Amino acid sequence: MRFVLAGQPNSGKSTIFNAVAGYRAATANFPGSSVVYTVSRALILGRETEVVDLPGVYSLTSTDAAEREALSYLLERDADVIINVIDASRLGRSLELTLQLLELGRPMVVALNMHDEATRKGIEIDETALAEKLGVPVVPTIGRRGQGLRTLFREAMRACLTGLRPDPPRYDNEVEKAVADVELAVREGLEGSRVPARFLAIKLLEGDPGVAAGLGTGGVPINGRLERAISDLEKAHGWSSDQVISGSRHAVAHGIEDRVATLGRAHVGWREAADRLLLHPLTGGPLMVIILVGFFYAVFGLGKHLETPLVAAFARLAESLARFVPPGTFAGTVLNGMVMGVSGGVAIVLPYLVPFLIGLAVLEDTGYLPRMAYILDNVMHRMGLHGKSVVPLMLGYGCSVPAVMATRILESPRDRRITTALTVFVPCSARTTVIYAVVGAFLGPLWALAVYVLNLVVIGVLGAVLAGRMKGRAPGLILEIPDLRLPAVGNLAAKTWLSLREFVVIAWPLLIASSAVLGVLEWAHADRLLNVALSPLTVVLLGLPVATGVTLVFGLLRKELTLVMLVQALGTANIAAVLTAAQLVTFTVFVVFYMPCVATIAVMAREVGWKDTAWISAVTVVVAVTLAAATRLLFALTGA
Ligand SMILES: Nc1nc2c(ncn2[C@@H]2O[C@H](COP(=O)(O)OP(=O)(O)O)[C@@H](O)[C@H]2O)c(=O)[nH]1
Ligand SMILES: [Mg+2]
Repeated sequence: MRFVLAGQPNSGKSTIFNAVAGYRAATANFPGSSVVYTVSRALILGRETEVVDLPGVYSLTSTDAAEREALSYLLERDADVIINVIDASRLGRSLELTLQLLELGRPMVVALNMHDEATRKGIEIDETALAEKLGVPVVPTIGRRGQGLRTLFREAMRACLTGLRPDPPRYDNEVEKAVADVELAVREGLEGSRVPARFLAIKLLEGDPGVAAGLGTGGVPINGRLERAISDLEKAHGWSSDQVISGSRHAVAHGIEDRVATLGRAHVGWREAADRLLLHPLTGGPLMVIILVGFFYAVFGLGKHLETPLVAAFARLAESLARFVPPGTFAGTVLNGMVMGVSGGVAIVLPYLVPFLIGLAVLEDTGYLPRMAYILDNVMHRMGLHGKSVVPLMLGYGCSVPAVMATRILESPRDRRITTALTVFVPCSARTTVIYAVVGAFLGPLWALAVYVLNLVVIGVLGAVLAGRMKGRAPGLILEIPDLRLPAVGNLAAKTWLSLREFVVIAWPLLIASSAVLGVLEWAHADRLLNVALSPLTVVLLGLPVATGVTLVFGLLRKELTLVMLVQALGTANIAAVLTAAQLVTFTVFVVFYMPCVATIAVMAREVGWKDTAWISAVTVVVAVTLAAATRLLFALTGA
């Protein structure tokens, strides 16, 4: 089945095309011409289809290269249904092309796109009346927000299956008489051809040389008839025949507009005004960066203010407990480990996690997340993924656990697997703390930025590689963007608690228990064993102090523990006094990439299974070792 999108330039064809296009939309040249069109497989209502995005044209003549190619495509290739995308805010002008497309006599539906623009201008269109006048289904759409697209493609599928051909539009009496004359003459020669006689007759009357030459007239000697018809037409109107026909078409198009559209008061709500900026190709990207940077600063500012007093309070608690249960004893060590587990959750994770989750709930509740997905859709498509993948990836900056769970929004198992793998590579708030506290604090913010850029590059490359390796069916999903709205406090609280519960119930008990177990290992001096066992990696390969070994093991439990343990293992909070710049960056790069934490592994195994969890974890280790070793080498070579 082939759906062909046709319409005037800037009516939103490509936007609608991209909403349903599969992973690899191919751009092709029309044979022997520089005009390009785009084709993609798409899954529409569960059926594999081909969708074609034709170049934008104002009419169907053969004097313009794009129009000629679009026309010959429509005539010669089997377009099972034409989806005519029109700009609702410029209805009359758009309908002139619609009328010409109707002359082709193919199953057709009209996407009354830019519906938001029309509303903004105060234009109200009676779709039912318009559909009646045109004789084809009319579906109001807002392409940019995916609205109406499901209905549009459902109608297109129906038109395709019923194969119902619309009646061509009727023009004024003289034109109709001339058309009928010529049609009669060409009909015989067109037998077996896809070209409707009426269409060819109109083209001949318009004196379109290319059409006459390109389509042929079937060798029927019509010249006498055609010339007579043309001269009759010109005599009756006093203009050239092509002017008469285009004038007639213009009158019909604008006549329809007058009858179905009413102009009310233009009105711009704050939602539409905000959307114009948020979704605009030029302002959308920069605004997204500003919103995200502002978001992260807000979370960090708040987190820092909460973390400092909480960490101090837990230190005091540990001290007073030590008075009752002496440290160094078995009981004291276990207790200390458990307190560390509790405090790791309360003092280090929650201060960042809670503001982050609230912030994220705000982004979600206002409807900004799907807007981000829209803005990044192109990038994701180029990577071979759907824009929807952006949502879990974004959540990954908070915590990999909810991020992995968020991949549930992706219908395709292939997309879920790839996105889960990528999500694990996104530095969560814990790893972000390490980036800031180790590289940022001691070497400067630009170094922290460099680590982020490196991370983005790795995610991009990995995504492209995985998408290339994992073949899958076209996604066939449409991202519908809801109206912008103010967040409701009740919703925010519910959403935050829902995500928080996952941490409190799954991750935290694990953290407490594991801390206690590691406390015991320390008590038995097993930490030295761990350090020695890991020294081929830490010392030999990465050039780090031997004491860093155990910090990496702690990091498997919670990534923020690498930081806490590093300070403890080195015996000073001023880690730059002990570690060189090369070691600071190497350590951070390794921590950012290696192994998901235990909680993430548990959730991943539940969501995508152990097999995927195993290879994804293996890839993180390979990437971490490679990049950290490369970092060390780079520092050695440049002598920095
Ligand atoms: N306001 C609004 N803008 C839209 C809508 N659909 C597409 N656009 C925007 O219109 C512009 C042109 O769209 P595009 O798909 O490139 O049009 P094409 O030339 O027909 O392929 C782009 O900036 C789109 O984001 C819509 O329904 N409403
Ligand atoms: Mg386009």
